Amino acid sequence: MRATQLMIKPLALAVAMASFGVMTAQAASKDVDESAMAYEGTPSSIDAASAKIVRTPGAPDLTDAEFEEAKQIYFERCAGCHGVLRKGATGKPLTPDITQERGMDYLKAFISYGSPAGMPNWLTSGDFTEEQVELMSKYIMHEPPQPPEFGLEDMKQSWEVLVAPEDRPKKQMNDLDLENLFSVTLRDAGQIALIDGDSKEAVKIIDTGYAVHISRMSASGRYVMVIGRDALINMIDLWMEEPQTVAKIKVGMEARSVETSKFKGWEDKYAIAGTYWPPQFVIMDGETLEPKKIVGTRGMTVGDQEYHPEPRVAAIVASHAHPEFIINVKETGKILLANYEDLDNMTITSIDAAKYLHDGGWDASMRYFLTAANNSDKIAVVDAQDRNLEALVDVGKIPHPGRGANFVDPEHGPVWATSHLGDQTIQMIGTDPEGHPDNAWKVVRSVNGQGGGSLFVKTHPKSTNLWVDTSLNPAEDVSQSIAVFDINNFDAGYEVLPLAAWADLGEGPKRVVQPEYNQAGDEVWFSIWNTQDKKSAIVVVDDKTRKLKKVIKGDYMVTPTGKFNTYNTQHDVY
Ligand code: DHE
Repeated sequence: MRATQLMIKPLALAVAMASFGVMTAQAASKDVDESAMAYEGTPSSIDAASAKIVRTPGAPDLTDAEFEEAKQIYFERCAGCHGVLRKGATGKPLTPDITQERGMDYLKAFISYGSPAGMPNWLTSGDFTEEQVELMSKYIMHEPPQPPEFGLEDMKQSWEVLVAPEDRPKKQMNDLDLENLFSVTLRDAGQIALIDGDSKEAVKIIDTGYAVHISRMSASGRYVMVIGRDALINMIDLWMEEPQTVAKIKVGMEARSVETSKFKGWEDKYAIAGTYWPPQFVIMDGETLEPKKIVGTRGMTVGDQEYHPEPRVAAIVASHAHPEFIINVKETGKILLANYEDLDNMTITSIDAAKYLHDGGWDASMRYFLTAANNSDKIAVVDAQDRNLEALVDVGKIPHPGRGANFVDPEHGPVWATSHLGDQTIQMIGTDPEGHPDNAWKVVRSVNGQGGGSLFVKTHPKSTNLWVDTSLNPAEDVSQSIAVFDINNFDAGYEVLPLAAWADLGEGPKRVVQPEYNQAGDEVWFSIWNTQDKKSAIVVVDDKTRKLKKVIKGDYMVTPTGKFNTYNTQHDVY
């Protein structure tokens, strides 16, 4: 709840501006920066009280109570962009060597009025009082308080096996269609809903961590792994009479990614989760989630080769070419290929890509992993077979592909597509170095969609549609609708479907987010993501006719964001 409110608030000004009609180029770019800021700037789930106070020479005095208040504000409002240790991410670094040199007047002005680069105007927006601006200016002149580490013992203390592997069924004990179930994130309820793809009925609601982020399937398709922002993983067994959590573990204080081993012979053997805090990943037993091996990600950045104390772990995929996990380390810009064959003598190939790695997915052959280095405006391509960097492709502003979209372009052959948070383009990158060598790892086509603020694109091997959301665009009619292109006729432009209006939910921001196909590839599901106190829904669209098929509503449907079709997620179909 808190997170959603905060996220939507900085957009209010932009929404108001957009409602006057045509935006100037300058206004458009500010809106885009605000979208990006609102996206990254959600509160950290780290308990501020756990971070140790450090009083620093040269910084103005603060009482213990003032420190506590400032820590709380910092973790809720500032850490998402500037980092827990203030070393800088989307926002600028705010370490005492920099802040003390800038001085109080500069810092107060910066916090009060913001900057064109996306820093919010905390005072003039009414979010901070004059006293809070003063407090935060003093606070950031001190060394950043560091939250505690989270090692094997901490993980083990939180680890619970609710149903031991030997007590689990040997075959599926229910009649659910396990190939066409959707695990739907109910973000602010801290739950997921398992929704049947045919009847569209919720078959089970399961409690999970706080602000659930993603679900991933085990290689066998039996287990759903769900990770919350608070780094709690729920392992749900779909074979039980009623699907339920059979194991859970907290792997840190803040996290976004979970995956399981998929290489032939290693199916369901291991699970992995990456954390934002502490900066590390952990490999766990795939049947019980017992933590086995923790690897820290602190180290040198690519390019300028400076030490970074807090490189967060972003997307993780399981290699199909080797017994390896492929791990994006955001701030250092390194992609790690962690081999799980021998955890005691572990080989990790470290690939220098580009800073601010975020999300990504496979090309259709599943040899190449394409991933966004979002604030570097690049897509990095990893050859999972040869274990090296295949290419770094320049794309638009702040690429945000989700897992991307694979299709065969009528002129350019196989491509993978990304949209952008920071501009209106959707760009297609050639992915077939054998058949179309001249196009490989180049942007072969760029089309304009409805605008910036896009989070996800999606198609399906059986479809000729490419769906592009614009969830964080400040213009209401844009964030509440979806654009759909015919992949055989990009020149025709796109059709806009007003999905939020179709859902008929009443008031609220109602952002359309994350297209997801069913197993057959003939219908697409979209979340209509409203605030927690308002009605949300999932809208199902017939892929061929682009007509409304069903609106899924109900009291349980609280803040749906991601939806993960069991078959497509298990088999990396997108
Ligand atoms: Fe996400 C995927 C991180 C905000 C919905 N998100 C991811 C992944 C990462 C990430 C690293 C890739 C995981 C993987 O593949 O292993 N997301 C972050 C953030 O750090 C960020 C910017 C801010 C935050 O504080 O969380 C953020 N994400 C959001 C949202 O605001 C969204 C729209 C709603 C929410 O839940 O908070 C959101 N993120 C999603 C979804 C996916 C995702 C639905 C999975 C997409 C897929 O198709 O795989």
